[in-house]
Amino acid sequence: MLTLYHFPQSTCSIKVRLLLAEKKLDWQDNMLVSSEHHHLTDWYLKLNPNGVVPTLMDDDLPVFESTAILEYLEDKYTDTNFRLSNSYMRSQMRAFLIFVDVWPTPAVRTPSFQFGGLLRKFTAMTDEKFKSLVKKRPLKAEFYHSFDKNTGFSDAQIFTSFDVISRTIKRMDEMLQKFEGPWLMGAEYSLADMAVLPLIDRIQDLGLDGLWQDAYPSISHWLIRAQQRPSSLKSYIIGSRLSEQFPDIVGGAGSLSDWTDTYFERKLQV
Ligand SMILES: N[C@@H](CCC(=O)N[C@@H](CS)C(=O)NCC(=O)O)C(=O)O
Repeated sequence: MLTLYHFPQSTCSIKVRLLLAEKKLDWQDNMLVSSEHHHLTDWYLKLNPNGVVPTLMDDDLPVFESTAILEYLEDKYTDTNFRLSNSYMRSQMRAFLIFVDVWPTPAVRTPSFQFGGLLRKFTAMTDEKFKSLVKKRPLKAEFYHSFDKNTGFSDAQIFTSFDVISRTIKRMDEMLQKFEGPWLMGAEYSLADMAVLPLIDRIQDLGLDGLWQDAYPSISHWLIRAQQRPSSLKSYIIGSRLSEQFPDIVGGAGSLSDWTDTYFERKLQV
């Protein structure tokens, strides 16, 4: 029996939900509540020592790290294959999975926290409570120290995250051209698409899709195609998008065009 500990809005959880849906696997839903910090409780830290979601339980075996979970599901359930059969193509796909974990996954946290409702949660907390929760985080203390609890990230930090997201967009565009689409690795929808879709969808939902709208129509087309797959419709459960959780502050596609316009203006000046 497969069980998933996850949050609706967690991009790393959506990534795993996408593959579970593509592979048509049954799984038991074990939704944690991030605002109640279920992921930092002693019982959960025994399953996932990093204190983050997702964690997949295969009976009583915990599997964590979203990319490791994708590989585990592919190794174990072989009726369908989302890793490409050609060894070279598989190596290229894996290189992209590593890129996604190292660069855009952390970068997308910056605008998610700044514009996506999380800052409001921290502002409402006392300094003591915030500090004690940061201390409990086994993996992310430095990240939580990198912003001001009340004002969030500096403009420079936000624009640095846009640099990384732009680099990701460029790399995806190159893959779409090189492998001739319609998916990142060519004709087959693969783990590469599933790994990055939740991040690009998040950037769009925050209103920052201006980062690719004009220069990279290929990404807009890829995104629509990916969002319309039955697995996406199934995996984007209510609350997956921050515009659903915080409709008063997250405006959806195009709503932060002031930020993206300023970003491009500053780029022209340097
Ligand atoms: N590298 C990990 C990252 C997991 C991660 O950062 N999860 C976020 C949600 S997407 C989380 O649990 N955040 C809780 C927190 O920051 O306290 C993975 O891919 O599974």
